[in-house]
Amino acid sequence: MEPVKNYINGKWVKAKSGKSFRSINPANKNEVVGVVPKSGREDIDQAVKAAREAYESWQLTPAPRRGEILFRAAEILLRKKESFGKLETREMGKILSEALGDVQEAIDMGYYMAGEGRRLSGETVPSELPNKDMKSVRVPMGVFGLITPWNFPVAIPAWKVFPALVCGNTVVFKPSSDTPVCAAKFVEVLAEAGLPKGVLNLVHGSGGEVGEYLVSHPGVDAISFTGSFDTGKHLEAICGAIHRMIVTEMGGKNAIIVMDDANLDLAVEGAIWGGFGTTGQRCTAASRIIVHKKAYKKFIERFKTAGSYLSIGNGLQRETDVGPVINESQFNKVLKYIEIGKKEGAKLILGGKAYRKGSCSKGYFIEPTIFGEVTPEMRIAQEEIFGPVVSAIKAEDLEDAIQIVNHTPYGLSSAIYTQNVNSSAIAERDLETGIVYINASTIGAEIHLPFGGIKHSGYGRKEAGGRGGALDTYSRWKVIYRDFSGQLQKAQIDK
Ligand code: UN1
Repeated sequence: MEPVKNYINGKWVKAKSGKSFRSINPANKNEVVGVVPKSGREDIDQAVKAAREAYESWQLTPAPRRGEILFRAAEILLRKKESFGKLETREMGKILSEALGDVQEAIDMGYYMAGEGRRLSGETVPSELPNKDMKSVRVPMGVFGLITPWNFPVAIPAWKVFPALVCGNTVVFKPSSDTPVCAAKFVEVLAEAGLPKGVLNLVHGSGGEVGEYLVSHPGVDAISFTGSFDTGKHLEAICGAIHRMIVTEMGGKNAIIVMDDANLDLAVEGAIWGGFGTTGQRCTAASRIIVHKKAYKKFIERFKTAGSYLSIGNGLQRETDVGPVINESQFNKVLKYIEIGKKEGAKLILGGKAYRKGSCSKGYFIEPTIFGEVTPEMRIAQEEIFGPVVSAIKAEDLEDAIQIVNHTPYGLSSAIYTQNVNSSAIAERDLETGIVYINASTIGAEIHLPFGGIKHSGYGRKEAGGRGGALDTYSRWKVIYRDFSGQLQKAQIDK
């Protein structure tokens, strides 16, 4: 068991209240992974104060120097990859190979953002006037409040913390209370890499108590949040009222279209990993499979067979394909949705129950569940479940399939399996999601392109990499005009 602390102004400290909460292994409720400070407003106040003070010199630290610290952090993460992966599996349940992938994503983001420290480029363009030059430069936003979810407990903090720092912001980081130990270890890495005190501060606690307070804190300049739609929308409203920039990455009801000309081996594999990978707990998870009516019967048979081979268990065991869901409330929510699906008249094809075999009775395990004959209006086809539950929907043709995909409040990721180049081009154009995959599942976005969705999936700029993602989120443009003509303004304006 790990004793975990807050990290404020370069020091590991307890919550002012002295209270704590426990982080539990979802594969074994009896295993306490960490005892964590239950912070309050006064801890946030201190963290914001430290971040404000540190901002003065961090913003003036040359970006290549800031980048060097991130490079060192990536090197340390690489060295500790195995232990990070194991900790992640223990704390949030995803299988070890996926946990290692999550850590790798953080490493990649570290190297990538370290390099950006030597670019952070703006534009220089010619002026309309002879003796004048002009340029745009990236400048930091100030103190960033970062709120991260539990499903990618190292990668998503890395998506946010690394670009925020390289752009010259200082940070108050509030991780999910389901994965505080991973967050603390991640911050430890940055401290070890030589980050000056106050530049990155970590405060643990619940969203209601400390998250919301951080978002509305007068000492904070901008917010980046990843989590549920309901929470994100609430935080957007707070920020709207106080004129504060917020970026939100929220849910998804992502879909895979399987056309009648699809390579079914690929499509079934995509549906399995998109639907049940990370136990369906990705915002990019493929929770709807929309199958052309001519391929429907064959696809369902093969999807069911492949799903029935998945092995459920503790993610540290090599043979496990599907780990537990994160906690009791998610466990109950997913089981409730399975009941809703049955009541709505969907046909249960696979799974449908909690899984309690052997030691799995100690954790929050649910069988990979497939519903067939789902109609687009059903709640299981509209609402985000965030668990191992997939709905199969029959479509008449490509146009109908695209309409079904677009007909939800969300718009994060979508995919199409087809061998017809025209169908893929139409899908690419008409699917209303931030990310579209062709002959690949809805998951697996890479860090050097922008990540994010539209409609209820996201608000504001995009996350992760690419110039239009991370850098545009964590910096703003300042535009400089310099007149070296020495002439009166009037003569210039008249040209
Ligand atoms: C998320 O679930 O919040 O594209 C992020 C993917 C991962 C990121 C998922 N690289 O599935």
